[in-house]
Amino acid sequence: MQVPIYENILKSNDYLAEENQDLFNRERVFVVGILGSPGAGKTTLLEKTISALKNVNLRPAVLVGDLATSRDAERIQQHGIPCAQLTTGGACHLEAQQVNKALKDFDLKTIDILFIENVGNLVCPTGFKLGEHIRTVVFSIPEGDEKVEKYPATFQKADCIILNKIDYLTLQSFDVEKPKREAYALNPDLVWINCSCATGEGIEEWINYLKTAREKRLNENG
Ligand SMILES: Nc1nc2c(ncn2[C@@H]2O[C@H](COP(=O)(O)OP(=O)(O)O)[C@@H](O)[C@H]2O)c(=O)[nH]1
Ligand SMILES: [Mg+2]
Repeated sequence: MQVPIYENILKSNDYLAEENQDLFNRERVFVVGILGSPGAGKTTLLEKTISALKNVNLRPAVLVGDLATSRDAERIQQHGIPCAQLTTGGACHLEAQQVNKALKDFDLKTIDILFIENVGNLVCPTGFKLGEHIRTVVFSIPEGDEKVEKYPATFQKADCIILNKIDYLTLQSFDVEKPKREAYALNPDLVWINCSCATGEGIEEWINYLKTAREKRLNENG
């Protein structure tokens, strides 16, 4: 009995995600889903991204999903951009309906690029589309180099993988080529970026990737 119920939930979520994406396309807002384990550096990457986007005249906004607290949204709000916290009260992923509700507080005409930081884990968020145009998985050196192998579905559905905390390579043995090879075997079209939010390595490459992906999407939508 559980399987059909789960399928129905996914189907209705997919329908609402499509509605979200139609709205984003009409308003010309490029939307980036951010997934990854707790502590991988998702919010830190967003903070770095917000600062860097100012230099290329793109106006960001952020939705942050967490089980509890508004700590991440408070961090983002300090950067003076539109931001809302979605607390799931225990659920391990965001759903399209929550995103849709939160959008009502945003003036989409003033936003070029919206980031949605999902609840931190490498499992549940994968099955739930939110209406995002691309998905980025942030994973980091301290998590270990076997994560792509252990959580293939999440990495397979990523358009971009940020290997964060590359500065930790001096402290820990981690074979960068192993997860990279495994990720490209799952999805040959993905973009892989080595990054350190501590040193700034990879941030420029990430911003260029976002700019190009956004322009491509806007052109596709006419
Ligand atoms: N050394 C180092 N620490 C980082 C880096 N990125 C994030 N952190 C730290 O990792 C911790 C978790 O980061 P956070 O952004 O809250 O992770 P999130 O749970 O994925 O949103 C914080 O203490 C950050 O300062 C990095 O590239 N290098
Ligand atoms: Mg966070």
